[in-house]
Amino acid sequence: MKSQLLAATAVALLAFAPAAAQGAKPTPAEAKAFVDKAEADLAAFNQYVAKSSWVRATYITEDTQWLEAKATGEQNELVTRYAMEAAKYDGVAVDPVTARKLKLLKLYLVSPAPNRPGAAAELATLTTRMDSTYSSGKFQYKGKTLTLNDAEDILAESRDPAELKAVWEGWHSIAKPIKPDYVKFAALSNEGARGLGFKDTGALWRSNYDMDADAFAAETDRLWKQVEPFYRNLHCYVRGQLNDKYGDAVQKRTGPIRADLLGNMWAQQWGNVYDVVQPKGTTSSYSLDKLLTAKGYDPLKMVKTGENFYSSIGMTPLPETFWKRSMITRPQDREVVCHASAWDLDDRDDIRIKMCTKVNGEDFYTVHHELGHNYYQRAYKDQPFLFKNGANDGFHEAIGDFVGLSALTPTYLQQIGLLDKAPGADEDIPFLMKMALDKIAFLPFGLMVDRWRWEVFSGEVNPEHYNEAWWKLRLKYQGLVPPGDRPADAFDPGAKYHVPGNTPYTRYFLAHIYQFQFHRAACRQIGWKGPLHRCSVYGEKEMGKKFNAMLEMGASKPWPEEMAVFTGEKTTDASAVADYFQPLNAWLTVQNKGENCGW
Ligand code: X8Z
Ligand code: ZN
Repeated sequence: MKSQLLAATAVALLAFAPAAAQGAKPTPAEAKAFVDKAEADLAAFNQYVAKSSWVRATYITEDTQWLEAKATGEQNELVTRYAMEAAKYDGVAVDPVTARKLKLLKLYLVSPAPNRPGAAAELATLTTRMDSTYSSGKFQYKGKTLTLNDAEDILAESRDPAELKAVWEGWHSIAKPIKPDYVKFAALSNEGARGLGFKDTGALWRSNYDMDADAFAAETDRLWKQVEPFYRNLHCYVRGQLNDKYGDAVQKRTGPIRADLLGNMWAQQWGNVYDVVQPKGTTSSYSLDKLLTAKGYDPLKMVKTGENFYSSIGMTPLPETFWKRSMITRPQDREVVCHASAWDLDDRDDIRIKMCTKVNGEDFYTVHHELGHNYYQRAYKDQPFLFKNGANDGFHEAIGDFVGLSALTPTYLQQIGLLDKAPGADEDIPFLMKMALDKIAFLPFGLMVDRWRWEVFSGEVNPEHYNEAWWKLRLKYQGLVPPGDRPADAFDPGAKYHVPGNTPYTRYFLAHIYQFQFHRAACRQIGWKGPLHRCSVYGEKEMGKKFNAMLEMGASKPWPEEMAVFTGEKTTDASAVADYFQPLNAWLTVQNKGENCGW
């Protein structure tokens, strides 16, 4: 994740666009000089922000929060002023590279600050505090103090509905104090976005995809329609299995599913309840959780294993500093942001991950996801500053996921000695079921988080109705309800990291489609003839070379061009998802005969 980090000095800004200042139209050469200077200043400021943020995220105290807020506030002020300045070159006949950089400058900040004294500092203080409140959130359960990590383990493992409900509600209670900050934050961020010419913060976010903001919203609708029938099929089947397990009093056979029964705090990935919903009459001969423990994996070995996959496709091994400076496990003596992320501290070689890694299949996958960010960052390090980014944020999320699709295949697990014998075709349905519980279940969640924020930012939903609007969307897209009535002061969106962390979420929805496009293209390149879900690109150096050629482009070209470099395709296309899961979707349709699907 490239943090929103940059800046320079106010004095330097005034040195630009002298012609514009006098009312004459600036020349293309002046526009280019402005962009060059902006890039140099922003790059210089970036390390200061990155290091302040890293220290705060790995050691949350009053002081580190102060330092991060100071750095990000100054950066926000600077970038916002540059972004406003960039508008002066609208309509100037600049070269394509300068034009793209001017555009990216306006889109650089996730939440630009209003251009008035004190506003950037206030916005920065709010975002640092919201993230820190979430990350150090704790609640009481049965006389014990639980963190999110503890609560997640219970959600994954417990099959006691009363316990699940209590722990789910306990975690959600930590978000209440975040709401007042979020209300103020949304207003400030909107004011800043309007200052840059966007309707609101949501419109700014939707403008980051090389197409018109409204066209992008329509594009996400189109993609959702492509995959929605499959999600409904999965929902129907899982609901039936939960009903068999828990009975009508806990989970009815019709209507929405109770959100705490799906093995994950946000019901965003359901793989943890595989044991409950596994297809009757089929067998799955292994559990990745158990294999990792049985073979003595520890967090470091998981990351080394991830690195080895990337090396096998021709990527240079991670630098020594990665191993020295990364945070791979949760420190016991201090508060940290446990939500996994990947960092690039110097826009060159100082790449790191920050995770509270547990030895289980979920984190085995997350390691590959995070490393994907780092290898992307390193691939585009020679690009000019404003192009040191993903083709779009969905690409950034999809790189490691693409690698993860291969790393989860039994063939690969056998190659690295985790699995003694790769199962045959009789285990295709169990395997695809596990994958769908994570990948297909995720799609509506990946969409609804920002649908909610788009409504908040546009003013369609006001603070009084935040929670109600959240559950309306949870129901509409995911077919979920909370385990009980929600308190009037609940702020359930705040119990999901990316809301207090102010990280746009549509990127993950896109990534859940892109990764299958990348996978299908890669498997074609290596000449794979079997079913897509059994294809692994481990060791495929030629493929890796072509993949890296796309990564090296960074944000230098519109994303469809970059996608074409690797896949030959220029549009987002969920048919790769359908291809991958085809046998399971057909199987589910048969299983669901006679069920009253939908909610
Ligand atoms: O936030 C993440 C990554 C860091 S970019 C761990 N993900 C989303 C989430 O956890 O909600 C990956 C999948 C979706
Ligand atoms: Zn990520």
